[in-house]
Amino acid sequence: MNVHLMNGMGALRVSIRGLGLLVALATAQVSWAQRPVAAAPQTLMLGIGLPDSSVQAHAVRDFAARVEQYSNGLFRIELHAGGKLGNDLTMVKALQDGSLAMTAPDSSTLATLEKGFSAINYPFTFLNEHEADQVLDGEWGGRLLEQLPRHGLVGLAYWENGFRQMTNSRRPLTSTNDFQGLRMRTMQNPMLEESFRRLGFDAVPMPFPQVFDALQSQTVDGQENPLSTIVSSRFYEVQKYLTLSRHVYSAHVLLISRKVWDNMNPATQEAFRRAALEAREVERRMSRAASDAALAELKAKGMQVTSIPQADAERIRHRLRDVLDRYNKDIGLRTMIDLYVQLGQMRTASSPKAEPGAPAR
Ligand code: TK8
Repeated sequence: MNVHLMNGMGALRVSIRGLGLLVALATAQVSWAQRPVAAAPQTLMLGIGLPDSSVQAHAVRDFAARVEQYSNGLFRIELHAGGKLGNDLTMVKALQDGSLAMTAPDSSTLATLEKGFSAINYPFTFLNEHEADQVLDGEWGGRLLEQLPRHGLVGLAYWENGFRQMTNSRRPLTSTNDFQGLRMRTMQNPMLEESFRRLGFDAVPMPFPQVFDALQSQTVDGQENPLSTIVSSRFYEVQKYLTLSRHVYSAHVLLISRKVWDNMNPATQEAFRRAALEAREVERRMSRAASDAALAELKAKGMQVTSIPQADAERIRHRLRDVLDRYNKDIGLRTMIDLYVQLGQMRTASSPKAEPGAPAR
């Protein structure tokens, strides 16, 4: 600088310009380094069993966009749908050993780790989606998710799978008598297997990605899933009869491997949680809209639709009493009572017969 000063004003001007450039470069370097976009984004693979056209896949794409945004481009989620990376059980195992980052299985398949997850799928427990949302997003559902880290998993949110409905290729189901001997694929959850068996079905537990082929080859006669899945997995191509039974409510749990999670800083973890919860709202809206549209579509595809009368729902509950009683003990009476107390409170609060100012609220 002194040299320049001694050399007169011209040199000084140059030097200041040079200095300015240096400062500019330094600033650019700092902000470049601070801007996370500069770092190569880390890509996390997320596998699901449902196809690319499913509500769940759309929701994962929504989640992915939010993760990218909230992590300032540090993380990318790469969706692998259609069971390409495995089924619900094998993908959960892959998360546990850290060979896969994320998945979103049906919560029933987590019962092998935490028995309480089975309670979500008790037949005819939730009467509508609102009840399920309140229970799962509240303390009861939260306590189940809190058990997951000791199994190497972190549960970010409950998403909706939906009320399950039956399809089969043999006959219309109009009452529980029609269940007898029907070979029915079930999810891989002992409570569900036993319940279906108790109702007279020949229950065949099977991973979801094998279901279409099994229906097509008539290895099984039927399966049960939400209407949106019956459409997106094209089950209507190989199933003639649809029974609107709403026999079980089903949730997906968005999971991340604890091995991945523990390496994230708190800001990134927060970004993932926020993205998961926001995408949950989008997913549930899509799921409910898809379910309405799906029934019309399935009728248009030529499926014959019947429904199970309300009285049969009561009969089914009654027939399952001793099966479920055993699972109540497995799950723990405290968990079951908490669930029914919350359901009872919600029903009292929403019942038109409730006294104004009744304490249940
Ligand atoms: C997809 C499954 C599916 C579930 C089933 O991997 O297995 O029937 O309803 O959604 O999670």
